[in-house]
Amino acid sequence: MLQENVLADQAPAVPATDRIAIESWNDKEISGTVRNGDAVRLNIYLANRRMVSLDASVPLVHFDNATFQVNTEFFPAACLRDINLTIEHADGAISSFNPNDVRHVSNAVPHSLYGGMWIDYPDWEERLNEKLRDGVVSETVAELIRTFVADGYVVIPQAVSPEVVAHVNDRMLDVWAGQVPGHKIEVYGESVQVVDVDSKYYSQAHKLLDSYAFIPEAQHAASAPAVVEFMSAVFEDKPKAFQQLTFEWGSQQAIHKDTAYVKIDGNPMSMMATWVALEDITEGTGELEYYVGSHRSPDYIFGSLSKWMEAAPQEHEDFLAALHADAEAYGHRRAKFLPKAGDVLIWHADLAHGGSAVTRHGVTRRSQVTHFTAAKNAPYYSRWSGFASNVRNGVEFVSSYSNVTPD
Ligand SMILES: O=C(O)CCC(=O)C(=O)O
Repeated sequence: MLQENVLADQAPAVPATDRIAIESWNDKEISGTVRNGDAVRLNIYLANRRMVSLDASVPLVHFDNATFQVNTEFFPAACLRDINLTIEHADGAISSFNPNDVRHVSNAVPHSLYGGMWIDYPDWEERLNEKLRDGVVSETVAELIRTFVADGYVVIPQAVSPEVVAHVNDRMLDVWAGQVPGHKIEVYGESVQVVDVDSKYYSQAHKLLDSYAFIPEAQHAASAPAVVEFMSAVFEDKPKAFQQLTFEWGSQQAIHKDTAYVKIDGNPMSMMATWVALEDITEGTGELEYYVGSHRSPDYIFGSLSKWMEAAPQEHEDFLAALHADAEAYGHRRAKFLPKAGDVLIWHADLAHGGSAVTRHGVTRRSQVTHFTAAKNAPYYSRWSGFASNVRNGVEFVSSYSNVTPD
């Protein structure tokens, strides 16, 4: 039987790996075998509440004295690290496990309570070596993945050709000249506004939105072969581009993690972003900055509930302050990106990053940020938005503002 909100009636016992072999423990299932086939009852506790207790099969659970399999897919995501599983044996002994006891299990829980990609699981290195052995990834991509796992970002120099960079810059002149109907821009006054592009906004802080929906050149810049190869390996799927921001100037955006604002349906951590330099970037122009390794600091949980800020927007300042406090606590170095035109930086969903202070006013910092998820996922806005997408160079491009132009 499933018993919700029943207080634990039994203190969890000590781990007993000699009697139980846990085979998988992840955000989908917990399974294992009981070596002597002498199990009489299985209990699942979530945050010290008993959720499941059984001595026979119940929905979501298989249990037969010698094997067990619990479907954890529908458990509250924020509790996945707080699961305790106990098995009562025929002789009265109790074996007890929590996720920390099963670190050795090949598919144990990821770093974040909210899921992750395979590179976020403790066994990422084994999985990477397997992919190398099977020829699924090249040594070049494997090296990029090692850097990405360690630092939370990776740079691919000269990934975008000078021709593509020049084409994008040319087309952005058309956008500013009002020759690209439908193209939107985000501007900042008393509040954030999304309006049609107008040259009167050129010299103020702004983000041009989803240029790829209107300009094929921006699709090319976001789908450079080396970038697509890397992202496909990390997503284990083709990439889907679902938001693009084009900057003329440094954004001076406070250091943040995209997972608070950029919403993916399903797995909020299945996300990466690229930052393409559309010119050589010089100091003092508001360079991109980040805390190296900050993608591994603990989740900030808004309203004790969600990774999305909308759950408790009043906590925004606390969230931003927590990112600096975490960097201090975990020794994450603050670094800046000073690329040449065509260099691409790819960041992890949970890398703390932002735009540094502009000290040389009036000097451009042309760049294009694109947010991606795996093709099998959808941005949250897909729930109500149904514009046509376009596939280019192995990337699906979708937008919440417009159909994406095929040509
Ligand atoms: O390029 C920048 O200044 C910051 C961009 C950024 O933080 C973002 O798009 O999430």
